[in-house]
Amino acid sequence: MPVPASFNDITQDPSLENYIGWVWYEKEVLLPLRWLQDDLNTRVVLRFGSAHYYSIVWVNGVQVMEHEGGHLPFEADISSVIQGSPGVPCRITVALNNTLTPHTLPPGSIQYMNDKTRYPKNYFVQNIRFDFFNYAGIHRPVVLYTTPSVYIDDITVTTTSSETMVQYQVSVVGSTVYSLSLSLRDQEGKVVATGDGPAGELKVLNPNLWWPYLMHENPGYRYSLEVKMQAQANGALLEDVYTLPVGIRTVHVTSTQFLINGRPFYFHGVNKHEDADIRGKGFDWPLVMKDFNLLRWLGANSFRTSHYPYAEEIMDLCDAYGIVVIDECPGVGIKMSESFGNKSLQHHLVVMEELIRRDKNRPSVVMWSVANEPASELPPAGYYFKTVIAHTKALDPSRPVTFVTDVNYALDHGAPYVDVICVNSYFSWYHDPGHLEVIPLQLTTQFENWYKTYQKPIIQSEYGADSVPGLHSDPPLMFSEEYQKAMLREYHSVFDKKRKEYVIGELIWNFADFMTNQGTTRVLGNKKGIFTRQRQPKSAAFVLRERYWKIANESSCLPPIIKSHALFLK
Ligand code: GCB
Repeated sequence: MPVPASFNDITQDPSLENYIGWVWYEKEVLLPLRWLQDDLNTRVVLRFGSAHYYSIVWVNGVQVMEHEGGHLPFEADISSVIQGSPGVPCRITVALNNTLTPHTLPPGSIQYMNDKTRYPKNYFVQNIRFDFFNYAGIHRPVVLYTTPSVYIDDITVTTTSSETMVQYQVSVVGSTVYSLSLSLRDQEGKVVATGDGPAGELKVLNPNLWWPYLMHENPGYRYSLEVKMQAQANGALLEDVYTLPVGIRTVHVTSTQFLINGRPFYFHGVNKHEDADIRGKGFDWPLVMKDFNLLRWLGANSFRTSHYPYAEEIMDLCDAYGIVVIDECPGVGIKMSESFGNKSLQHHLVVMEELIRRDKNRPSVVMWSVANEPASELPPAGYYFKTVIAHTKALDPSRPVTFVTDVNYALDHGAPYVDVICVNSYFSWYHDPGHLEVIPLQLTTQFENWYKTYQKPIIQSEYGADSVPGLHSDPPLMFSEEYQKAMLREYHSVFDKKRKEYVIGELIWNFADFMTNQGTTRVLGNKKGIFTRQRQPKSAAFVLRERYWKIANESSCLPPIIKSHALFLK
């Protein structure tokens, strides 16, 4: 089985495609001799970018770690189990289980079909309440790396622009006696500030701020923070050096606006999935680069990581290109009342800790989303989301927090705790199918109700319609490319009125068609993409492209270089 990849679509075996349960991976690798000789001062680490969902890992037959949940990295120090075996291959064994329970994220449940007249013995299905194929496998790169035995374990950086300070905190593990020196370099390599010790502030004069794509002619500016640690251990001088890209920017939310570096930011972007033919959710560089080229072609300045954290390599590109991210945890399909109990809550808090530890230093991440469309009308959702959101804010006071709702404004128990209202709606699709004419009234009412109740800015975090590429119909009928375009235009006319007031963003569902469970409403998956699963544009992509560039063009701070590009598009 290739790594990284989902295992589901690699073979011709339908039972592997829909497999639920344990799978095993094993690989032997030869380690560099010097890793094994310098046993006291070298720490060897085995790291997984992600694996779905529950993983147990052995090295040379010794269990070194277990991890619950996909989409996030996990690692272990394997030094002690590889020593003393130079020349002998190191055997890495992984057992993975993709069974979901009411307490995993996402939740799920196993249902045994006991009617012997209809199902074979021991027949079961896994029920899920989310709309994407439940791919499994080792989805992201697996690496072995080394550090000295005294090492930099973590760095936290926050930035404020009033005095243009970069605040840092460094944690070192392995010894309490060490020295730390820091230097911040600009993109020309010039040192602009220096510091020492485990915590402090770096002052940057006339900084180049990190700006979103289409908001500045040089978006995504990142300084480079070099952190150098030195320590004496076992009679040797150990040195660990880590270089962290740092974008200087601020984020604020008012009752009507989302401000980046003090300027109003309007999210015109997409929702995505990690999904493609054959590889499923497996990380794939050409696909990732194609997607970023399409985002930039589209004039999208943002996306939400619907409905789980994306690969770190993707997040690196967001930082570099200035693509703004609403970073969502895998809290999708939380519908059963058991999934609001303490066991689930504790796990949700741990997942937020893992996500924030991974992504806290990323300038592109401007908001955390703790869930998508939970059953937030259930009474326990109030305490549940109050706790998850408070925990998230305690871990990272620098960013706003939200979750995405499709519950009626008057019934939602989680909305009081969010900073920005993110609402999904499918007028003329799941409600009043075929009736495009209801959109203006229903969408306007939706916005007014939410705003009157909470006086918080609103993002339309999903809206969309399926279209089968190549299906045409005029007048527009559902599933044709024309219907998808017409639906967009109806929504856009309301957005244009409300973005003058308190609507701060629109994210289309979805960037590309993606695979789902089979069902009577899914034709080889969900077809709400404006691109096909193979990343070819449907007609709707051109409508959105024209709109996004127009919005960018209207923005007063847009530099001439981008304006001319926008004009060229016309
Ligand atoms: C939603 C969900 C998303 C689905 C989409 C749809 O509300 O958040 O995961 O794929 O609707 O197309 O039904």
